[in-house]
Amino acid sequence: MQTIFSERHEGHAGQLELISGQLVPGFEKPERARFIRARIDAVGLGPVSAPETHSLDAARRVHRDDFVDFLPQAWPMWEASGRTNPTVPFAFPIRGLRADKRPTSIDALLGYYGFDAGVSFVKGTWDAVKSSYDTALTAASLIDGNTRSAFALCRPPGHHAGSAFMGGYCYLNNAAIVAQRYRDQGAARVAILDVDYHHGNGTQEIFYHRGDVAVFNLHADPNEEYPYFLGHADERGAGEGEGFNHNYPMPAGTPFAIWSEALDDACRKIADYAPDVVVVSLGVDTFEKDPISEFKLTTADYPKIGARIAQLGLPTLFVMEGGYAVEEIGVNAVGVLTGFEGA
Ligand code: SS9
Ligand code: ZN
Repeated sequence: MQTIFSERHEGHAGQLELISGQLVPGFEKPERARFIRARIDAVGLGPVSAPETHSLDAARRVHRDDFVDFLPQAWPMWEASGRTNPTVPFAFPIRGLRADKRPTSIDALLGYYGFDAGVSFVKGTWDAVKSSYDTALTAASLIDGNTRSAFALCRPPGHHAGSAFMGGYCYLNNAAIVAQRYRDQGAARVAILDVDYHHGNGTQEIFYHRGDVAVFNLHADPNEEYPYFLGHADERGAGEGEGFNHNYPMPAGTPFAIWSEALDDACRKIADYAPDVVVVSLGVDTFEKDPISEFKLTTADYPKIGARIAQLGLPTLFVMEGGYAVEEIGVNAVGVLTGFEGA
């Protein structure tokens, strides 16, 4: 399997996040991608190449223009206001406040577009976000009649980013962008299968009213786990999208024996949907040793995930999302890919 990867993710480093009432170094750090990159070579997964540069047109197909325009401006605005430390959003236009008025101050804009304190900007953030976007689009273009799979080693991840919001380490929604790209290039139906531990609230929001991109999410119960405010089983899509959003919330402590039943159910529904292509939001924070997660998948389980997805017999693009146990993240992420190839 061919991988697309950019070293430019490295500039997104030293960012901060709020956890347990403390501002701490971000869990979403460069080592994550380095470990995955190294594992690709260690197992000989296949060639790794750099992405091509793309305009932001594909991003504008799923994200609002003002949001796309804001992202490259965030750091320059912050610097222009005399600060060089990492940004952290802190004020948000929740119910009762004005979300229809776009403020002018950078401090306000960070919270206007961010739904949590997990989207910190440093100097290299936009360049990394753009490289992650380019990585997803370039990997997407590899899939054709002859090539049935590819891996977009994206960093930062994307599935928490919605049409006009960022959050949870995510700025542009790479999986949603490539799904839309496939539609624009002629695919009749696209399925997104999100196996990250956290609910892909951004992906759900983007496609909630559409039947041409079906979204399947396996994740921790939002009653007890981030992102908290979306991801319940009764969210089934609306309007044209009614019945095309599928959530599988599961409790803390869920082992593979239970998790894989949800995967089976999602895969059966994907087969019924008969998409032209499957986009997998590949998070491996379901791992038992993940520092911020509570599922109990083991390293031996990840190749089985890949094998089950391969059974669909559909063109499949893997897009990297979360996973924070840096020592094992490469083994587990690449394990899914080798499991897919071996099936
Ligand atoms: C953990 C706080 C979680 C955001 C996690 C985003 C994961 C993206 N107590 N903060 S895959
Ligand atoms: Zn996650």
